[in-house]
Amino acid sequence: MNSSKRSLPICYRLIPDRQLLDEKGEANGSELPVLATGRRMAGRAMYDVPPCLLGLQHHTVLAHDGIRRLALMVTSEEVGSEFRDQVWEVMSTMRAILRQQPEPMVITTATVFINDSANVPIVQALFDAYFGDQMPLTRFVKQPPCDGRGLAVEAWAISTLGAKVEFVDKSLVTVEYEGIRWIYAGAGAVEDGDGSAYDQSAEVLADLNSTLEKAGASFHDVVRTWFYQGGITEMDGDQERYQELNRARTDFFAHIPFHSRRLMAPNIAHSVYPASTGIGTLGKSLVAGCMALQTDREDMQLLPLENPLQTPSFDYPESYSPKTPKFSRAMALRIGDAVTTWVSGTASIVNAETVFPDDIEKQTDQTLTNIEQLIARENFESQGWKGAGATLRELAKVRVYVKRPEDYEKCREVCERRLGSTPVIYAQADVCRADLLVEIEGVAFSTLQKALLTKEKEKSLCESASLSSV
Ligand code: 3EB
Repeated sequence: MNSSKRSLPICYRLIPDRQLLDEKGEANGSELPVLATGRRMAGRAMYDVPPCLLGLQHHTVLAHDGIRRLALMVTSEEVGSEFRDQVWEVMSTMRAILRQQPEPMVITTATVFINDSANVPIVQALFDAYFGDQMPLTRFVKQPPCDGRGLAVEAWAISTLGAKVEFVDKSLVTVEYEGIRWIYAGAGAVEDGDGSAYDQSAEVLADLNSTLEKAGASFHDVVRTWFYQGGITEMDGDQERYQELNRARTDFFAHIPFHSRRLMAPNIAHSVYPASTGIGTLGKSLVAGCMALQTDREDMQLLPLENPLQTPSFDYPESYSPKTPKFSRAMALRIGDAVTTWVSGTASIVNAETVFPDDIEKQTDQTLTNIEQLIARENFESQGWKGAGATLRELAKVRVYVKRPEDYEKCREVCERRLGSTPVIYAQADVCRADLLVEIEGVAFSTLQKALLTKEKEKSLCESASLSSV
C-alpha cells in the first residue's frame, strides 16, 4: 500500500448534478435509461414514464485502498405519484449517481423498504429489466417509509475496476478485491409463512448457511446479520415470535465458533457473535440477510464491540428472554489504518431495561447516546483498539426504524440535530419490545489516529493478528 493511496479521504459526500441523466450527460427526459449491461431499457409502453428526473437521494462515497464504494439512500422526489413512477425515479436516480462516478460501478446489494407487499412485483419487474444478469442481492422489507413515499432504497455500489463482483443467484453475491472476499447472502420470503416462528427462523438460518456454503463460506465467516420479522411482538403459542427467533438462533449459533477465526482480535473476554438487527415488519414473513468476510491479509482484524451502557444482549436476564438474543453491539473491521464499524440495531435500553417508555424524543436521544458511546474512542480503547473510534457525524449511513407513524417528525428532529447531514432512511416498523418506540443502526468509517498509532503499535497490532492464526 503506497502513501498516496493512504492519504485519500475515505468518506465524503457529493450532491449529484441533475443533468447527468443520459448518455451525453445532457438532461433528456424522454430517453429510456440504459441498462447495467449497456442495452437500453425495453418496455417503454408498459412503463409509460414521466420525465426522467433525479429523485431525493443522499449518498456517501467511500474510497479506501484504491477501492471506491458508495452507500446510496434513494427515494422519489414526489410523494403522491403512482408507485411505479416512484420506482422509476428511484432507478433513474441510482443510475445518475453511478454515472457521475469517475469509475464504472455496479450495485451489489439493495434493501427496498416498501409500503405494501402488493407492490413488490412492480419493483421486481423494473429491477429485472434494469439490472438483467447483474441483479444485486435484494431484500424486500415490508416497512413503509415514514415520509409517505411508497418505497425507499438503500444500496451499496462498488467500482468494477478494482473489484470482481459475482452475481451468483438472487440470494448470493460475492465481491473480491485486494485479497478480501465479501459474501452477501439472503434468505426468507416476503410472503407470509404458515409454520411456527421457531421453524420459520430455523429454516431461514439453515438457508443462509447453505447459501454461504455455495460460495465456499460458512456462518463462521459472518460479521453482520439482519432479521426482518413480521409480527415480531405477536404471540406464537405461549411465546412472542421474537423470542422464538431467539430460541432458534441460540440453537443454531451453539455450534458456530465465530471467535475461532484468525481475523478476530485476540483476548476477547466475552462471547463473540455477529453484529445484528432484529426488527419487525408488516405481515408474518421472515426475511434475513448476512454479510460474511474471508481474507488471508495480515493487516486486517475484527473487533466485536460491546456497549458500556448496555448489558450484552447474550447476557440479558432470563426474565426478559428465555433464550437470549445473540449479537454483538457492533462489529469493527480494521483494514490497514481504515476502520469500518457496523453498528447493530440499537434501542433505548440501558443495562437491560427499556428507558423512557412512551417518550419518542427521549428514546431517540438515548438511542443515539448509546451509539455515540459504543463507537467512541474510549470504548474502542477499553476493548483493545487504540486510536479507533468515530463520532455520530461520521456515520456513513443510518437507518431509523420508528414504531408509530405519528412519532416520525419528533424522532427526525432529534436525529437531524445529532447526526447532521448523514444519509438516513426512516421506516415504520415494530420493535421487538412493546415499550420500544425506535431502533437505529448504521455504519461508521474512520481512520486510526496516526498520533496514537505509532509505527511500533501498528506493528504489534499486525503481529497479534498473525499470532492468533497459529
Ligand atoms: C436490543 O438492543 C434491541 O435480535 O438481532 C437490536 C439488534 C435488537 C439486534 C437481534 C435485536 C437484535 O435488544 C433489539
